[in-house]
Amino acid sequence: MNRYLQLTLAAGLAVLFAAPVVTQAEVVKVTLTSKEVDLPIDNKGTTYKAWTFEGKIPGPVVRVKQGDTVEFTLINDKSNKNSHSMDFHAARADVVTDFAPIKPGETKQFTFSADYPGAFFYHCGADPMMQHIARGMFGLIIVDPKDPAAMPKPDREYVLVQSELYPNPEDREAMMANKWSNVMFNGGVFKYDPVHDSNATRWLQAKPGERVRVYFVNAGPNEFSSFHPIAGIWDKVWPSGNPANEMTGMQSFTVGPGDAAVFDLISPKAGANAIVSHSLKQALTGAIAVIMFSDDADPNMGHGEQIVVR
Ligand SMILES: [Cu+2]
Repeated sequence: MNRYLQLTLAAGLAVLFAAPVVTQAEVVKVTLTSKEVDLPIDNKGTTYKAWTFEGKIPGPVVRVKQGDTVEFTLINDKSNKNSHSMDFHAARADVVTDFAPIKPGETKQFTFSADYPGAFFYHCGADPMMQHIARGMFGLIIVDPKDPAAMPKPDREYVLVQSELYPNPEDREAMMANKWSNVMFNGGVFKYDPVHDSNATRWLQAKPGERVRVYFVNAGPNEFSSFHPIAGIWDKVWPSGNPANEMTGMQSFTVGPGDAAVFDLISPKAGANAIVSHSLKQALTGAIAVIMFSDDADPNMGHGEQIVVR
């Protein structure tokens, strides 16, 4: 090979490898089964007659890339007593057919293109929707941006889903009158707060200086959240998690019921922040998550399956 050709080839390869990495769109199959189960809703283990996706509150995190085609299958477990449905806020679909409920033992499918990047609520929309959400039928779908450089790379990621606890989920009148007893993160009262509940055994962990990304969903069904890290400042906030919506240096950001946003937090020092809904009746009844910053933070937390601390 002559010298000129060698140089041209080398320059061509350099351009090729320096070009932005844009991930390829894929077809992603997602299956979720609705399950009616008893679940603990506090650190003492008090159980609640929950309705769920896959037996968990929140349901599994669904994660796809912008541009992917999602082939979704909903299974309504045959041991259930109620109809259930799926409403993905990341989808553009037909509410009458795609989001329609199915009976116990039935299965349905619909397909959508994940066109907008971000963090989106998903929930059951079967009638009465307020009851299906209050009982726990919700979760998060993350649509990662096509361009991986669209947002700064996080060192850890956590998911927090806020919801209200209604003592008797059969009492629809009390629900309409907004008579909730507690507000929870990830389906537990003070689940991540050993300060207010000595039975709490879990909290979030990170190292000082790390960029911690919190995917926050407000499942409601009724209350607005004023999402704030006590003793910290949100470095960045992206409403709906879309990189085009970037905000900087925010103390709080309001996330309404049925909405989601992405929050980045960086602590310059060791210690703790308390992530709360600063609507204080919500915080003081359970919506507090402690994040501990220390150099010996568990390296597994905030990665893989542990972006939801179960
Ligand atoms: Cu349902």
